[in-house]
Amino acid sequence: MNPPQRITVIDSHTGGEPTRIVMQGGPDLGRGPLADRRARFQRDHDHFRSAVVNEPRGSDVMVGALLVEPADPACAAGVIFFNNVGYLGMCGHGTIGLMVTLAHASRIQPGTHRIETPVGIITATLHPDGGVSVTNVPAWRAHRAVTVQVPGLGPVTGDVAWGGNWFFLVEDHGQTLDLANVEALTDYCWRVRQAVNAQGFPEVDHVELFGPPVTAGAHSRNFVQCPGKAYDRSPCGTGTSAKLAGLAADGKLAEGAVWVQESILGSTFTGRYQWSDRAAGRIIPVITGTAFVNSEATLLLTPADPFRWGIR
Ligand code: PYC
Repeated sequence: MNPPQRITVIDSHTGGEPTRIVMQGGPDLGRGPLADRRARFQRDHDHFRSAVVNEPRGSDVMVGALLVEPADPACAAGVIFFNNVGYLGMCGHGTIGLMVTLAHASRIQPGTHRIETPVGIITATLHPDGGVSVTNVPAWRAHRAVTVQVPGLGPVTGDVAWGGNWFFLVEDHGQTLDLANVEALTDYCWRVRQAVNAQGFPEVDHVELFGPPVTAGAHSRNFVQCPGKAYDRSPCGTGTSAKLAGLAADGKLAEGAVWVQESILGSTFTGRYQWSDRAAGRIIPVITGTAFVNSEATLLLTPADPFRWGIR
């Protein structure tokens, strides 16, 4: 019997959204820019992505992260995020989980650290109380008030914005943002995404709905559908960044002011921004949240197991 391949992981959750960090046993992607290494990951090792996050070891909601040597030696780590269907540019909840995981593994101390991602270098501060603030890549709204005709729903209007991933953000949707309504919200967002992609925005892979908050002190509640149809249990760091870009562009939130974004679960992130290029509507978002490590494990990929590469 051939021995199993062993992959060491640490799992955490950020506001309810899981992150599985691959600490050891990942593929060798070589050196160079992380965008190139992500392309290599996708081309040559996509089965590894599936083995780590898909059933039977994971689930549709699991976000994975492969730790790699950063190209820039000033960075504490390089990271490539992935999910049940592919790869993410950046991941806010995942970066908060990464920082708490690296601290748990005694690889970092409280303080500010540079982290390399396929879409740029970010900084993340691990606070002494365990909270994490992520200074994201620049965010901006690319298109305001785009109306798409959605089969079965009619016209839906939203903004197209970048916050480290591409989002379609909808305020006026007539949906109830409640956990009890997840099935209907999932169907609604999926239809909207197909229509948005068909209308010339194929890059949009997340749909984000907004509504009134429930938690005291929050400014808004959201429901975020991820590329593989699962919903984000956290308020979504890149989605909150995209939201901040719209608020900044509309003059609805001042530079440095606090925005508390609540998830469909009621977990919260605090967001603020600084202008990076006011004329171009570009902001630098800072997202703060907390994560908890909930498992250390070794995944075993047995050659005889027909599902060793996950259920795809
Ligand atoms: O927090 O940025 C985020 C995120 C993206 C997908 C799931 N979470």
